[in-house]
Amino acid sequence: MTTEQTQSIQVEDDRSGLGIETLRRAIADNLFYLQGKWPEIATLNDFYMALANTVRDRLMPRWLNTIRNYRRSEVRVVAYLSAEFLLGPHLGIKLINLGIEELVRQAVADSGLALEDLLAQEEEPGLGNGGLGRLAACYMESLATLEIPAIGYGIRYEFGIFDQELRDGWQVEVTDKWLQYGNPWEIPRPESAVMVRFGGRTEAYTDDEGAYRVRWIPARVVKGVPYDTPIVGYYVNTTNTLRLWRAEAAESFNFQAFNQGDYYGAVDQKIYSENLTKVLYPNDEPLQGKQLRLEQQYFFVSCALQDMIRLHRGAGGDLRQFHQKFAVQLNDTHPAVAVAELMRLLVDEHRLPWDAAWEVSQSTFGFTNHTLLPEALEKWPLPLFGSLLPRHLEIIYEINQRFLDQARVHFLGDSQKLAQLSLIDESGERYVRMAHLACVGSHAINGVAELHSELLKQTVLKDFYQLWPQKFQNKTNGVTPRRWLLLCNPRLSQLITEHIGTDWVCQLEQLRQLEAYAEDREFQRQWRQIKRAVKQDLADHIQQTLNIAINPDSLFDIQVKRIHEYKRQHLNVLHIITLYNRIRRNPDIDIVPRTFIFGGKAAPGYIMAKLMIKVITSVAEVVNNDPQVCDRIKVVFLPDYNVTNSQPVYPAADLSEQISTAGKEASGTGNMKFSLNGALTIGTLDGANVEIRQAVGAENFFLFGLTIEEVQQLQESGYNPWDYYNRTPDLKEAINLINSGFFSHGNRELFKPLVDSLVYDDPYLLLADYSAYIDCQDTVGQRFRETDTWTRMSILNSARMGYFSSDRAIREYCQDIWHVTPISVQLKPYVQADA
Ligand code: RUG
Repeated sequence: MTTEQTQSIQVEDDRSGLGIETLRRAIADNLFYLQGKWPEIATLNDFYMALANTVRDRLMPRWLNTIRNYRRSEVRVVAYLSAEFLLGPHLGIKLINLGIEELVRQAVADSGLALEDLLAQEEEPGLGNGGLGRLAACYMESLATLEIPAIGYGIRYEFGIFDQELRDGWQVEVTDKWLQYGNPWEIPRPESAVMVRFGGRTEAYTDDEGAYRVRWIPARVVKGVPYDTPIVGYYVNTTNTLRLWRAEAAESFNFQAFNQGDYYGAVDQKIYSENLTKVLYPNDEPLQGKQLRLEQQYFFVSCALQDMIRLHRGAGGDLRQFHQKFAVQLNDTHPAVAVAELMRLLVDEHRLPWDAAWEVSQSTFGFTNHTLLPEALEKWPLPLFGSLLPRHLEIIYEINQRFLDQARVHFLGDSQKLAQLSLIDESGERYVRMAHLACVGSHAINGVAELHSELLKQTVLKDFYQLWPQKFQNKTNGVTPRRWLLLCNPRLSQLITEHIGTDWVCQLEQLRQLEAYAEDREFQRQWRQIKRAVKQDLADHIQQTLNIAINPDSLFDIQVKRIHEYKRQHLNVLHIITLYNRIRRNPDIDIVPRTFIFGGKAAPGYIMAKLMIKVITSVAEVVNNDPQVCDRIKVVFLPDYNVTNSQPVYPAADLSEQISTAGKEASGTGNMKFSLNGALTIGTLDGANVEIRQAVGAENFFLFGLTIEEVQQLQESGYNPWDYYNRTPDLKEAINLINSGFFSHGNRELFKPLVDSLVYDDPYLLLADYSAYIDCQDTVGQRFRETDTWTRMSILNSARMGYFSSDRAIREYCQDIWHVTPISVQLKPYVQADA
């Protein structure tokens, strides 16, 4: 045996071995050598770290072979650019995807520990606000599972989305310190750092060949250091990379300043630079005009593109073929400055002619839009943009001029159209319109649900659609069944597998086979038993953490998502108060016992959303403590809603609240997770609800509310909420009860802004939808009593959700936008890595 072979076998044994004893020893070794602890003084977190490192070792051969594969072959790689990746905890899903959960559970048990206790130690990387970041995470997981060469690029925020605490029923934001005990899932790669410039000015010059060129003389330079995280596919070798960038000072300590006694000056540069990636902006719909946010966006986009160019050239690639190596997806407008940055890199730094560079850029980028809300379409004040990115502004002017020349021909000089299309908004104060830049610079533009994609064509991107109808597509969102069924609902997953086998995990359409069991009494009984058990678990958790006793046989009516006026959590509250009033009026009334569960964060500066949380918690306080209610209604606000905390919630729902005003929610993905786990939906015809209803069948969905057309008509004809208030006694009574100070210890001022907004303005039409919502909820209550019918509807919901897998969505992106194909990764022992 040669030394090399001996080494290889040893490594296999210690670091890759999957025997229970090997795993147990590896955990003990990692505890000793990496955590520096004896078991008797180790904390649970030490054991978690030791286990995480044990698992990381076991995925390393897959990861490194995947990287090697992409480097060597002529494969097209998807680069998913996103300012947010809301990954959720790693350990659980990695155990599942590697297929080693049971082995590890046993090894951990042999060490005297419970796997669940260790899983609970993990601080999730909350590097996103909500749906947009979570979608990016589902897509990364599906890309790996489908063996698609892909890399995610984003920002390694030191502080992710804040932790939410409730004090006196108000949201209080607490800094998220996800990195405080270290992060076993990332590897820093300082050797691949890049420099990113900001500010300064530009200067024209003539190059050696006599060509006119522009150089950018920046005011500041920041170093971007990549941190790589492995994203493991399900039962495949493919393990893709999520590369997140951290900002550091180019020169972290200014000795000159220090020697002159200016200690603070010396560390200034370090502080300025590190601030860039310090914290995630906690708004899930963008906030205009924050310089640091634009700096963050440019920072990670520049890092990513420089990295791709380095990889491409490193493999001997020609930049004119850059688009053949990388398909870059812009996840919303946050990375849209990439269009100008790629042009700058190609034209200024690599001296490609403009037209060739433009061809490459347009062929490279695809753009996904995630919102119709006009206030959420990012635009940057021109002076701010120009002072931070002077060269990019010039490039954008140039792109704009050429683009408008093209549009002028198409629209026969219609100057209003041209002003609407322009990359620069000149209707008042001047702005750079990021969505327009993304549209012009991409070969494909997509919305995230059918309705949303249609509305994009009719409203915010109408003029672009007229110009380039062929660029527009729909890609309805999806969620990964590995996390959102297999991991979060093991009992239901097992029941499903016992009846239809395991194929559903990667072919979610297979769930349709469950339709055959929808009427089967025994299957229904088991289905109900599982729902009851997961409801009991959630009830226990709520009892332990919030000291609220809830009845697991009550109807669990759940609304978990960011708190927003357009998502209308306060409509749900009006229903609760209406039920409460019915009981007060008639204490013996026979209503279905319900537990209303809410969860979600409000953007810290969004006063109305914070007041919505306060109204929920205030109603909860009164209702939960009213003996007359006799456990028929309970209201719970789950604090700190995040991926970890959400995982036990979806499986426990009977009813999923998807009640946004029609036309406001682009898609939603929580709606998919609930339905997949057998909850029935009460919802409007908004976002992906429309397609979910089509898929599960109208008879298995509780529909209410105005359609988009009706919303538009009502608003055009002069909507007056006051009329609805006056003509609907139950509504009036509910609103008056809030107004009277009943839920606020007599304080009539507290909820006045909320009530005034509803009765005088009501931009989201709660009052117009109130009666339909209450009637529909009454139907829900009746149907819940028909246990078999409800169970059948629940089974059919899960059975028909196959379409909403992120695997399906990613296949569509691959086929219609990225034009990439899977390649399987072969494992080779590391000793041959450079052979
Ligand atoms: O609000 C949308 C959701 O409807 C959608 O499901 C999700 C993923 O596509 O994206 C959300 N979103 C949109 N988050 N931020 C934005 C605008 O930047």
